[in-house]
Amino acid sequence: MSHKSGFVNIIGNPNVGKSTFLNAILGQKLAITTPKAQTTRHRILGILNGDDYQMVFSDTPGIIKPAYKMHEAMMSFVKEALKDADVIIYIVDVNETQIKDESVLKFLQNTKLPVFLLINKIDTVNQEKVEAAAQHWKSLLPNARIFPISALHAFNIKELIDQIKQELPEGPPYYPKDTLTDKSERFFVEEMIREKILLFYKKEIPYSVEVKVEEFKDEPEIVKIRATIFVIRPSQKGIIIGHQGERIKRVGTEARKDIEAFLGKKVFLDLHVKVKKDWRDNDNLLKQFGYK
Ligand SMILES: Nc1nc2c(ncn2[C@@H]2O[C@H](COP(=O)(O)OP(=O)(O)OP(=O)(O)O)[C@@H](O)[C@H]2O)c(=O)[nH]1
Ligand SMILES: [Mg+2]
Repeated sequence: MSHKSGFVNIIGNPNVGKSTFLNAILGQKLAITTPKAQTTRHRILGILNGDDYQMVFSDTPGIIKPAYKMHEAMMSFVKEALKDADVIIYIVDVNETQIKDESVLKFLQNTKLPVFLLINKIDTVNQEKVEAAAQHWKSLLPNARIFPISALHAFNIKELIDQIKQELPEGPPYYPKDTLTDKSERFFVEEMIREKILLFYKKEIPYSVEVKVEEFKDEPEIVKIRATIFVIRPSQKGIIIGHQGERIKRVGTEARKDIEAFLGKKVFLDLHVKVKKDWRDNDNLLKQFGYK
């Protein structure tokens, strides 16, 4: 039997639904998703395995102009994803009309790779709007295959998978056929805690936070996890903790539920907060936090 495999790399602006799309493809929640921009900070592989194919999807951070070294690292993940792709997926929100990043636009217009332009969130608009958007993108990227989807409602996802499969090169799988991702359980635990911080705190707090699992003890009945939430300023530490620890307790409770579902086991989650001044511009800390 012939076998197809390849890298299908997802790029696009912040908040367009890249991570929601990855989860829809996999049929399970792997990447965290929130209504805030810059939720994803890493390149995360999500692998879809079939009898005769392996599609290695990669979710990436939304394209932004870097303000910190952390952002530079995030954009280097996007560049990597452009380099090793067999198929490119560029996702837009149905209300978007242009690709502001000149180099990305040029890449999409000139690449020999198959490009799928996914118009996402079509559940929020009427059919005329979807058709107008499709025409608009067709004129901007004549070589792209235009595909309207709703990542949130998994609409048009199966059809898309069939089309992508046709574009994959023949070849053996890159990863063992039962592999789901390249990232560790610890990584996803950190992400699930960070997701709650993105959801529960305002303004600059989510963008000042990094989460690190310090201890992960897998015991027969329970997984004991100790994690640190790093912030930039002492005042932020107080905000994260809240009056009598109420706010951090909420983060812990909600994150624990997700982690238990993810690990399929009872979890004890112990959260601490520490100040690490300017970690977003500190090479050593960025390395420690897995950005380099
Ligand atoms: N209505 C609707 N909302 C969607 C759809 N897809 C994603 N969303 C919402 O859009 C928001 C952003 O989704 P994400 O998947 O986190 O977006 P992203 O592109 O990964 O964002 P970054 O990681 O920040 O670049 C979330 O609130 C999602 O629930 C969709 O098809 N329809
Ligand atoms: Mg994302």
